[in-house]
Amino acid sequence: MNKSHELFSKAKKLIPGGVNSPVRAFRSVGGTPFFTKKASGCRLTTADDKELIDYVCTWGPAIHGHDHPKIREAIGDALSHGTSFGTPGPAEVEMAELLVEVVPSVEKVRMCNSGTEATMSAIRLARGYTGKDKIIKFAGCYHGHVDSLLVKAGSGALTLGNPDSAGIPKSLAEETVVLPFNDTKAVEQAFKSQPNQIAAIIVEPFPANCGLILPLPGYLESLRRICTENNAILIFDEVMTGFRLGIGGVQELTQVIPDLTAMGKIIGGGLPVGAFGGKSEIMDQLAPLGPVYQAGTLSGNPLAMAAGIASLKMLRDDAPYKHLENTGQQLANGLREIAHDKGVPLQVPQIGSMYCLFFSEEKVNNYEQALSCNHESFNSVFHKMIEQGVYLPPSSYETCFISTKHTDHEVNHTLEAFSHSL
Ligand code: KE4
Repeated sequence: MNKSHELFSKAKKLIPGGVNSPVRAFRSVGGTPFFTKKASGCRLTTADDKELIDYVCTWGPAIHGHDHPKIREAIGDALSHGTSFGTPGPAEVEMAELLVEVVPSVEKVRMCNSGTEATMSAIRLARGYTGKDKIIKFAGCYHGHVDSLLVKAGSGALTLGNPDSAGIPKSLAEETVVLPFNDTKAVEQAFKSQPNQIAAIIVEPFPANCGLILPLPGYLESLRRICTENNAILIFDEVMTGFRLGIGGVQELTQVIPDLTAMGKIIGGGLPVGAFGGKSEIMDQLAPLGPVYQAGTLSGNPLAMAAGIASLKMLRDDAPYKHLENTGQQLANGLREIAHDKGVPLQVPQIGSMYCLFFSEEKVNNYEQALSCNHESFNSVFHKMIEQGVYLPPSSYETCFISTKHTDHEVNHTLEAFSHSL
């Protein structure tokens, strides 16, 4: 038995499913998950010393690749002053200044420890600010494991076939209105039928947790208009897209400015960080100023701030987005060409350093269409690619990420492996 198998059988006796986050268990693609013992650049090294080109990038944070010297150095410097103070610290001010500078919607920001905390806090704040209870989300979007939002959720929930988690009281789930993405009429109808009850819309502006689905022209603008018309809060969940598609995220790309933004992943540089921010008038409703409570022992942790600040400054100063877009296009075009030449129906939506593989004749514009893709084809390709040293996300409901460390060499190897996997 190899080391990953050994570790997994031990882990399963101690940790539910042997993993600390469900999607890592390979349940939808089958087989035994490999264990990683180290990561550097765009590669992981497994417990069995197999090197894999990594298109998961620890689910987004590793946009500079793994173990980037500037991030390692920043953590090391911070470490020499201690690990956690439980008081305000200078690094939190520097992080807040950076986020206010680069994210268009953010006038004030609060740090927390995960994307889930960020979205959970943002919807509580929206409810507290508006005095309304209902929240609109979209089928297939995933906003972390927040009780109110684990309704028709994507990512691991969808992967495991339980998009509506057990343990969520019916009374709470009823406050969540789930609509199809890319359907403006459905949103207008929801506000019309529930006047003055809807506190907020929360949306992944480019949904990436049921594969990658891009908004139809004008759709995000319509969400902005409808929220404004109905005194509802528009929340962009940019935990995934933030800082990845441009330093200011989708809101900078599209100039559709939400009232609140949830952030995470990249701003932790690989350490646990989340944040939510927006208009001062709304943010000032948070304790200790206002009546909406939110807190966290390790929020603004100095090590995590150091890693996140280093990551953000490299993005702000080096602006690697053209390079990431070029690599993304090179990969996506190559994958489409290979599938076409082999007569395999494949859609490869791509934007910047994000892309996914939908084995489908049709373009995928929403959750229902994502569900009807050929998942067996994806699973077969997933395993054949791993055998050839390429690690795609272990679910056809996830999105692939490219880092600044993926070069032509890795792209060519990936396309070669894909061609041998069909
Ligand atoms: P975390 O609580 O996992 O830091 O963030 C939750 C979250 C919120 N919003 C969006 C748009 C997200 O994509 C996520 C988390 N993403 C998944 C991957 N699709 C994390 C992987 C996992 O659950 O292990």
